[in-house]
Amino acid sequence: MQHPPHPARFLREIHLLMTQMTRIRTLRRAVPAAVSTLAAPLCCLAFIHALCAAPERPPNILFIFTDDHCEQAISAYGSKRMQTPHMDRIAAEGMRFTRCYVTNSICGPSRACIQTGKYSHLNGFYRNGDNFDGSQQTFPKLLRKAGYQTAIIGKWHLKSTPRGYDHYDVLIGQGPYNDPPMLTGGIDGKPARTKNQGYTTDVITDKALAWLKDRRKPGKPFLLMYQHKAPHRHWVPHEKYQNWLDDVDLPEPATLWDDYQGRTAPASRQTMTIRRHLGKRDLKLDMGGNYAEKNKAFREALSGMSEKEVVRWKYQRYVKDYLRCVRSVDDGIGRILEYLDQSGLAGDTVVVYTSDQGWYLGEHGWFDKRWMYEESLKTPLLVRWPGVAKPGAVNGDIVSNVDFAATFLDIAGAPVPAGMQGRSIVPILKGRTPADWRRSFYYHYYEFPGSHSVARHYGVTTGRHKLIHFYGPSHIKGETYDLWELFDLEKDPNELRSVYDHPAYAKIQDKLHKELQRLRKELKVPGDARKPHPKAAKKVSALNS
Ligand SMILES: [Ca+2]
Repeated sequence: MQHPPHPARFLREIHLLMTQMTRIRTLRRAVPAAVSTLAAPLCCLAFIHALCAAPERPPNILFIFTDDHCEQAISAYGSKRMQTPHMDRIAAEGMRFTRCYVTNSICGPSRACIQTGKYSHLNGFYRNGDNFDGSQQTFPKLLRKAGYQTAIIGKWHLKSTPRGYDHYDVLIGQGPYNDPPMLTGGIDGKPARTKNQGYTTDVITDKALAWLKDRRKPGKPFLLMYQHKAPHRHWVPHEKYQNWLDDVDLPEPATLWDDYQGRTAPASRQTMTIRRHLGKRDLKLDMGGNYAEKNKAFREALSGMSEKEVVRWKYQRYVKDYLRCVRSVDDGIGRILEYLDQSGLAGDTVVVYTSDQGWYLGEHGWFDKRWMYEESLKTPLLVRWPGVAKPGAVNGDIVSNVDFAATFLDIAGAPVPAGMQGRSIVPILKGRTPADWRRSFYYHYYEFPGSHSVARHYGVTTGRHKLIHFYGPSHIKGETYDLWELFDLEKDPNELRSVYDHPAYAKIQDKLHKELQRLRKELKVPGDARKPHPKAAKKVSALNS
C-alpha cells in the first residue's frame, strides 16, 4: 500500500544522505584521490537509487486507549463539562468519528474484540472475568509477522498473559490508581512482577515514553498500545487535581432525573444509579487529605438536605472526580504528542485515540456502561494520520471496535484474514467511504447476573432507529425476559420512549426485525445465544436456588 511521502520522512532521508556523504568524505581520506573522485558520485547515485527502489515503509501505530471514557467528557465532542486540549488536538489534526459503536459494552470483551476483530461469540470472551484465549489469531501477532515491533503498556485486563508483543508492561487485573504492581515480559520467557511508584496514569505515560525513547528499534515500524486504567471506577484523581473544579457547578444532563417510564422493566431494575448505588469509596467519603474538609462540610449539611439535593451533591462529586482523572490522561497524551513532534516521529505515526466503551456521566441517572443505549454503545474515536486523514474531518459512518484489527493490518499493508468480522476503515480515513459500507450494526451484551444487574440483550441500530431485545433470566426469580424496545433516535435522541408495537412504526419495526436476523446469520451468532453462558448459567442457578 502506498502512502504519500511526509516532510518528516523526507527530512530523515536527507539526514541519511548527509550521513552517507560524511562516510564518503572519510573514505576519500583513506583511499587514493583518483579512486575516491569516482567513488563519491557513484556511492551517491547507488544510495539514491536504493532509496527510490525501496518499498514505502508503513507508518507506526500509536494506539491510545482509555477505560470508560465517554464522548461527554471530551471537548472535541462538545463536552460542556471539561476541556481536553490534547485529545482535541488529535481531532483537529485528524478525523473525528461520531458513530463508533462497540460490540459488547464492557471492559474485557471490548479488548478481546479489538485483539481479534471478532465478536464475543467467536473470540470466546463474553464477560469480565473470562480468560482470553491467547492462542488465537490477534492483530498484534499479525503485525509482528508483518515486520512491526509490538508493545503494550498499561491496562490489559484479559487475564491470560499478553501474547504477540515484543514487550509488555501491564497492570495486574484492574490495577490501582497509585503505586501499581505490573507484569513485564516479551515474546519469550515468564513475566516478571515489578513495583512502581506514583500515580498510575503518570506511571503508564512514563513507561510509554521510555519505550519510545530507549526500546524502539528505529529500523522497524512500531505498534505501541498505550492503555490507561483511567477513568475507570473508583475515579481517584491525582493529588494535584483533587481540588480542581471545586468552584464550578457542573451542568446536569437532561436525563439525570429519568424515571424509566416508557421503557421495559430492565431499565428500572438495574443497580447503577447515582441516587442509590454509588458507595462511600466512589464518593471519596472515606478519604482524608484534600477531601477531609469537603466531606466534613457535606456531613454537617446532610440533615438539612432534601433527597434531590443529596443526589445533586453526589452527581457533582462523582463527575468531578471522573473529570479530574481524565485531565491526567489528557496531560499524558500531551506529553506523548510532544515527544512525537520532537523526535520527528509525528509525520510517520498514525495516532488513534479511543476507549473500551462509552459511559454514563449522570445520563439516565446512571454511572457505568453495558446498555445498548447511546452513551454506552458509542465510544470516542479520533485518528490522526498525517497526509492521509484530512485535518478537522468529522465522519458519521457506522464504524466499530470490531474494525480496529482490520484497520491496523490495512495501515501496515498486511492482508486482513477472512475470519475477521470487522472491516478496515482506511478508505473512510482517506475520505472515500465504500458504497457497500455497513448501514446497520449488531450489539450483544451477556453479563447477567453480574455487576449492576443489566439484563442480557442484543439488538440492531441503523443510527436512526434502534431495536433491542432483552432475553434470558429476569431480575425476578424463576422468570425470563422476552422484551422488545424500539427507539426513533431522531425524534427521541435520549431514548426515553420506546415505540415498539406503535402502529406508526409497524413497517420500521418489521424491517429492523429482518435486519436483526440477517445480521445474526451473517455474524454467525449461535442459535443458542439465548442460553446463558456456562459461567453465567452457574450464577443463575445459584441465584435461583
Ligand atoms: Ca471499560
